[in-house]
Amino acid sequence: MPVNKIEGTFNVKDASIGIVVSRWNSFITERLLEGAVDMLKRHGVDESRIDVVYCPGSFEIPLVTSRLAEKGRHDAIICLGVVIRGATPHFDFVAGTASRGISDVMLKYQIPIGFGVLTTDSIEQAIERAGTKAGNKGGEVAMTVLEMISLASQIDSM
Ligand code: INI
Repeated sequence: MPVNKIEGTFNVKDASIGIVVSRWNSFITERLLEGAVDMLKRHGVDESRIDVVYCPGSFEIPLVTSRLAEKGRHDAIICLGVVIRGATPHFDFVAGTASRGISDVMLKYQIPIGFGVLTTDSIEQAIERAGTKAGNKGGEVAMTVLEMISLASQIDSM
């Protein structure tokens, strides 16, 4: 029996995207940011429609994302940060607050939010995911939000 298949595309050229990026471990978060912006531009998103907001650490990402989402200016927000287990005894608090807070904001404001906060055991693992042997998580997350913008708009018009 034929079904109605609803699936996101990556054809959302007019999208307006906010990016919240943590300065903690900035030599890695800057690579994630490059990966995200590069991917958005390669899918036709105009640079003038990308806003990049810097915050101190991953712990602060949920508040900054929430205040940005409240503005209603963006179709989606990408959150970028790096939390390294070995670097802090409060890894679980920082990583847990970031992931829970970001998903809370996504559900409250009903817009796609990409979770690009790396949580790794070592700095080497983080580097691997920021444009070296395991790809660039920033770029992957950018693809995810583009697909989600398209999917959300298709669901809205059902
Ligand atoms: N913030 C991070 O984004 N990554 C970390 O690895 C990290 N460590 O190691 O502590 C970190 N801490 C700062 C935290 O996000 C807050 O900025 C700080 O606690 C002030 O609220």
